Amino acid sequence: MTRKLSLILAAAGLMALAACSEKPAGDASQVPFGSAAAAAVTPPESFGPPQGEPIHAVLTSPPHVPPPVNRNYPAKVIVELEVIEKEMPISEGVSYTYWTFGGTVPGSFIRVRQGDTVEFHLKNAPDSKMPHNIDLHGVTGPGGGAASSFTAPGHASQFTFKALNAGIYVYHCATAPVGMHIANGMYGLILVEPPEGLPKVDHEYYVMQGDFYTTGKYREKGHQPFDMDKAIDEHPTYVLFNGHEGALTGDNALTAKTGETVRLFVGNGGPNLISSFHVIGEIFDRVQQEGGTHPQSNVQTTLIPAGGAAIVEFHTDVPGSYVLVDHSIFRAFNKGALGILKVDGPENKLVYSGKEVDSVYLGDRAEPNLHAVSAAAKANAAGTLTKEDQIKAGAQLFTGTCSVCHQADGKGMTNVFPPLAKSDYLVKQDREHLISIPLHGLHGKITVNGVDYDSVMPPMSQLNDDEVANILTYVLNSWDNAGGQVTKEEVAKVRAQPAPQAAPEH
Ligand code: HEC
Ligand SMILES: [Cu+2]
Repeated sequence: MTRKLSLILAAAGLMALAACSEKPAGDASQVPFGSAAAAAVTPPESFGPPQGEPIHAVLTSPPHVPPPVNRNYPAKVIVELEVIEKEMPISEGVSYTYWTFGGTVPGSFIRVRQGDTVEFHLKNAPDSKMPHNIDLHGVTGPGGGAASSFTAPGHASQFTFKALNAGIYVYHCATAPVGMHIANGMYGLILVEPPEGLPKVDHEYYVMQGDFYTTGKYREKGHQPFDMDKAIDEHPTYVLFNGHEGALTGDNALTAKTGETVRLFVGNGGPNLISSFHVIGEIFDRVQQEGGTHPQSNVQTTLIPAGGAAIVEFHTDVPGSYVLVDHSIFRAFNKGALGILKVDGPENKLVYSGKEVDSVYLGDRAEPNLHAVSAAAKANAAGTLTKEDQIKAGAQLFTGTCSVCHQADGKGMTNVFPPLAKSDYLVKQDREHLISIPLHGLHGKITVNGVDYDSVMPPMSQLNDDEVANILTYVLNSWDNAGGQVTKEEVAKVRAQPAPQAAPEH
């Protein structure tokens, strides 16, 4: 940089400073929201005292968002939130003890207006085992309300704050061990609307990501306790939108019509992961990154920090299923971070030609259709599992796990994926080797029905013993195969043995 240029820049900087200091304090209230000055300084006095009758805030459970506040004056708003500890399914056939704000994960959505005086009541249900509190990131004050709201089971606390800054804010429990309270689902969003409100849209939805740590593996059946070691190591078992698998898929999918505008309030409770939030097949027309004031346009993927949130908006043009994911993509397809926005309406061939492929793309994940799987797991536990139960459960699991390669009809793809339907290779294998294929994978040259394959099948290590038994039983009894039954005990035996050596030719 030349000496002259740096002098000019320094002078410009001084002028800017002078301009700032000349501005009288309190002037910020006259500046429309969204300008740099308003975002920088908003003295508490400028909002004035609360007006009118106190208002009881409407709270909603996810994915719903309370209606716009629709007020042109600051009010006293009373928020009543109850902490409830309860067992709920985290996945089909898997239960988890959640700690919740309002009975849901994420907790109830709170919506107020900038300048409102919020009287906050936190109740902790009598049957809770833990004390809890709340730290709202939209609060200016020590701990965001945490110390003032510490509440033992069967008690209620109250504190009041003025919502000074507009934006979308995370709230969470901050009782020690904080990480555990958050990991158990204690987070949610509070929207502080700017005085003029948000632009009108056709749909507003509430989506919040969180990472979960269970002692069992992903989708391992039964009740799963929290695993502190996994949480400390930041190795989540589940990464989820709205607290459980299937919260936003199948019948629970978000909906819109073509030609509409959609606004998502997307939070990330963490406790550990940051989210690369993306909607497959959409471009965000507008994003308030990190929940901040100045929007960014034309964004593909927005980064949402743990304990942060964003407002994303887009316009729907083409019908179909749009998939919400954390684009750290193993989290979406192997840990649950997946949701659907179903857009109905006429095709728009000018924008997109058609042909939907989401059934292949998503496998069983687009529908919460694992009922047969959990029924089989229950029967298994009760010792009443029949071959028919196994086949039904195996059929569901095959769809989500094996059919991507071997195809739903078991015919595979010539020279790429060998057929399982009437496979002469399959018939020739001894049971132990057959069971070891899903457990340990398979590679090296094999010949199936006269066609050579020299490829790699990865181990399906996410499957537990009864799932492997059910899938193989399904395979043996489908597509005119020879029949038979594989038990989970047999699978456990093979799993305990060392993995087979690589084929000799490698
Ligand atoms: C990612 C693709 C992929 C997935 C998923 C997959 N396989 Fe395979 N599978 C293969 C490939 C490739 C081979 C051939 C490997 C070789 O060349 O050695 C194979 C071979 C096999 C074979 C032996 C060959 C035959 O046709 O009889 C069996 C049995 C089998 N797979 C069963 C399964 C089952 C059951 C599942 C689901 C739990 C599954 N596979 C999932 C790719 C896959
Ligand atoms: Cu708590």
